[in-house]
Amino acid sequence: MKFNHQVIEKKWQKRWDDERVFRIGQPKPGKKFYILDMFPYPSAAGLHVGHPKGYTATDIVARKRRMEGYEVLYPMGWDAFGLPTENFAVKVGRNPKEVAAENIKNFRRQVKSLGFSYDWSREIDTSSPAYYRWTQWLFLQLYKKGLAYRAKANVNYCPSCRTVLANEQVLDGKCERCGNPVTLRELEQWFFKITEYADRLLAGLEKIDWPERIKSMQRNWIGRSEGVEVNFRGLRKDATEKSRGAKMKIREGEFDVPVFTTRADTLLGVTAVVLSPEHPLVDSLVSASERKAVEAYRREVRDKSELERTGLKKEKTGVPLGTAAIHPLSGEQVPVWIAGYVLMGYGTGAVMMVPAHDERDFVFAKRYGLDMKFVISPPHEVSEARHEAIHHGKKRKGQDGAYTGEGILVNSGEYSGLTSVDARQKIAAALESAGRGRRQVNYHLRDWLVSRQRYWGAPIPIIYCQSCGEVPVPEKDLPVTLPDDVDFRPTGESPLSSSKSFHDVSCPKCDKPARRESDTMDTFVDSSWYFLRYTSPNEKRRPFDPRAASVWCPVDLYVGGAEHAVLHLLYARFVTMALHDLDQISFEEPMSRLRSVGLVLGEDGAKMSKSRGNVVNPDEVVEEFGADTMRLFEMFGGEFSETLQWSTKGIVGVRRFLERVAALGERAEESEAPPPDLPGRQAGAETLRLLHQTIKKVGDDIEAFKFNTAVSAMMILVNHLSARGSVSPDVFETFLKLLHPFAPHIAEELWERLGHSDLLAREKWPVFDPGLAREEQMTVVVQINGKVRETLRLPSDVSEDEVRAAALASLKVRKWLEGKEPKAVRYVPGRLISIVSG
Ligand code: ANZ
Ligand code: ZN
Repeated sequence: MKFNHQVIEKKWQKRWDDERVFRIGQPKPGKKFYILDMFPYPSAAGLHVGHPKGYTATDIVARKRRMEGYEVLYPMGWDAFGLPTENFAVKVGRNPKEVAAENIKNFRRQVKSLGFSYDWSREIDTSSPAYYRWTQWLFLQLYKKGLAYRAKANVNYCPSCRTVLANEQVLDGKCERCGNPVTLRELEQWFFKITEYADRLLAGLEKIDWPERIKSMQRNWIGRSEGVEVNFRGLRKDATEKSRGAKMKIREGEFDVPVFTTRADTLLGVTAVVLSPEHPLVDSLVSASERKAVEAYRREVRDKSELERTGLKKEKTGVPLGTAAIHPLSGEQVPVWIAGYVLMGYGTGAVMMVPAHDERDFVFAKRYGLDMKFVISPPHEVSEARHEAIHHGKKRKGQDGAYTGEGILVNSGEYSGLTSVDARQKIAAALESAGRGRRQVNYHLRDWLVSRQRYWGAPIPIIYCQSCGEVPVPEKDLPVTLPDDVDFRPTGESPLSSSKSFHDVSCPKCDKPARRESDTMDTFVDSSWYFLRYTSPNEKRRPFDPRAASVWCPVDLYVGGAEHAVLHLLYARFVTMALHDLDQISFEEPMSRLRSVGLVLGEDGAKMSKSRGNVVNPDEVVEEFGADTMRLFEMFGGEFSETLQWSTKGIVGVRRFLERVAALGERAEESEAPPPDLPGRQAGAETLRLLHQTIKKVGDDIEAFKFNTAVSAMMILVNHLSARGSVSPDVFETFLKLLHPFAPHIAEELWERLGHSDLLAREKWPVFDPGLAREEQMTVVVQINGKVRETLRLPSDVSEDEVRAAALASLKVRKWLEGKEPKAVRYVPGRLISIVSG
């Protein structure tokens, strides 16, 4: 073994710590850099080898920035509240507080063992009262602004975690935490009004450097949709029943049934109006004869999830109300139904049914034998294919359902013949001028449900008083601390309600007996503002020092998993905008630049899991191969944003590279005397050239997050140096500066062995000299009519005219030109001359 990683890694970690190398001072103007990892929730399983992949990348950038003269804010902390910790604590029958403390201790040890340059004096823990006091403060600020409110709504409920969930926490109909199917329940809950920021959340995406994939996920999630609200007129049940068949008088405005559509052009294809089963108008519209069936159906859908109700492949069921609605343009009567696939939470909670042109409506109408009216004629090719499918039985995918595309209107009176795009505008205008509709923009984004019926979270700072109603806890009374005298096991009732000491309080306004809100906040509230706390983590009187926040924020570079695209990353943006509007901060976007880290998979290419037995324990890797090897392996193994497959062979290879570096270091130590063929300690020109090319490459690659090619470039340099008889200490020292951000322990060690007593971490980043990096000779290819006919070796500093002249003077070229003048000569600098001959 060329170096004992167990000794040197501890040694340098201690020295960095003792000398407080990574504590920050006041940055000079333009020289601040805030770089942040998505902080982990400290699980009982300990650190996953996937964590250090992101952390190594940020550490590399952080160390490089310091060497470039920046003050770098690079903190770490713990997202310690939340279901995983609590579920684990419940399972093992212990207090989540104790479990979390242990997990944090273990995580801290593991993270520290990898030598990241975090400023540990800024560590935060979201489950500590010193932190969650300010999460509660945030709640109160939003409350004061009307951005936090309590309301009864149909919400997602996880029967296994026994708590409600936000929409963002339901993935494919399943609970984000435990994977069990989620149901809908009507409950009174606390919400944050994120929908008020829908447009700004969309607009802000244009100003930030985030991966396109994440931006488009946010756009889709926000789901801006332009359409028309059309008023149908519902006929009251008794009126309908009395005058069956006869023309009827409708009382103006009394029974408007607004529906939301993005396809007003299909209005004359409407054959029914369908309400959500939860729609408040159902009670006044249902006819006496259908009431029973309607009640039964409403019970049936009550516990179904949104996915079950609306999924394209799911059954579409419903029942008629025995009532009619009047078409706003044709005046015809269409039946009114309720159906599970119409949701109360979107648009108006009602739709106009167009079976010929909407998939779900098609399935529904077929099932119940409802009318279909074909009003959009597809463009020619499409209609041929459909014709064949329908009349010649040649079923093709998608040809035997609704036609959902654009086309030309038919069977639509005065609108027939218009394109659907045109008709959409004309019909919207006609509805507006008739007072039967208005243009409307809807968003799929729902308000953020933040209350949880769980113990392990920040208590919601609200008190309910018999006479004063809902009363916010005065800020001076914060934090509302979590009580210990509770049964932690989730029952669906909030565990906090079982604590008398917590629950029974006096009203802050009138002093009469009152009770505390017993729900806690979603952990995503904790993490929606943590990056602000890091700027002044020890503030006692306020959540953060506004001056520190304005010096350091926004975060210049944020790194974490893409799975947070519409969770944490959306919430943090919303909270930042809200705090901006509350005059707490001066910026609206929390993170200027974001990079996503790809997963680390097991050696078998599958996601690491206990049951597969492919979990790699970082402690063992650090012990056997060292932190530097692990860091370098995770950077070298492929594109940063792609998945990385664990490979023992790869680890061994990287370790061997570091051993060669150590061996080279020994040779550099020995070669204090100048090599015989060189003046002074100067290295050969070729070595210097490669060194400067490497300086450039490694620097650029770090900025572009191409860590794998940066490592290869260093490997090429090391190969080159190893092949020489002697190694110039100057060259090797410069190389160590490049290596340092990637493998800091060994780099410091070799630096010291070369006779330095100061830390490498405090050195300057090497300056790239383009003059030294330039190749002296370049190869220019000569093409004639697109075919390569000659290659020229030329000094790299010749002018364009000289290159052209050299090309035309070449014997081979003259032969191919057969004495004719070339028609055109194009030069691609340093690479190619392209000649078009006559
Ligand atoms: C008639 C129609 C005809 C529709 C047609 C589509 C195609 P986005 O783009 O997501 O906004 N819709 C409206 N509110 C709904 C609700 N609460 N529950 C379920 N479906 C609802 O989708 C808007 C379309 O989704 C609307 O346009 C409506 O169906 C349906 F050929 O109206 B459409
Ligand atoms: Zn769950």
